[in-house]
Amino acid sequence: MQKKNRAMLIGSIGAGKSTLTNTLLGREVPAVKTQSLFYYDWIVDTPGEYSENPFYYKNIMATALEVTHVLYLQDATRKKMIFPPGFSTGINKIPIGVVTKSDSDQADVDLAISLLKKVIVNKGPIVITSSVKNEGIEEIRNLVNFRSIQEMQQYLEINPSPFVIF
Ligand SMILES: Nc1nc2c(ncn2[C@@H]2O[C@H](COP(=O)(O)OP(=O)(O)O)[C@@H](O)[C@H]2O)c(=O)[nH]1
Ligand SMILES: [Mg+2]
Repeated sequence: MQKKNRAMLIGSIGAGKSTLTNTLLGREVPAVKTQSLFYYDWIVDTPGEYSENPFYYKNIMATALEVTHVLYLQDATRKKMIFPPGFSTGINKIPIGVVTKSDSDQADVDLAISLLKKVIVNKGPIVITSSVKNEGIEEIRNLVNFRSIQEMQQYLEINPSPFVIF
């Protein structure tokens, strides 16, 4: 039997990984700072330190072996991207870019999208999310069901969403 699809969330400290984890799983509990890896059902929440310090990239690579999808989070209220250009090409898993905090007054969604495009050069979808407004959440849940970018693309042609771009 095929193993269940699983998504690993990576991104800077405070990018919204734990909040998104809770929202995706429909949990009411508030986000707590993640000191180590957390496995919940189909999601692996990682500490922001893994993403912020290249010394820990080996931990990202090791954890990626256990998942089918990697979600690259970019906080829309931050002007900087922490991952190097093309980072997703070094991780052989289906990439999904995720813009977080699109609801914020400080959000610059277009900038976040352009920053993510430099990291996900192999054409993964980018989902614009707000855990506050519950936007883009169902889209992520659905996209993680597909095992290829082509399948995702076909799905979105039939079910277009204003919160997903390719
Ligand atoms: N406005 C807004 N704030 C968010 C959203 N998601 C997370 N945050 C806030 O961002 C901060 C960091 O979130 P957290 O999930 O702990 O980030 P993590 O370090 O990546 O796990 C918290 O204060 C959250 O309330 C969102 O969709 N909208
Ligand atoms: Mg966290």
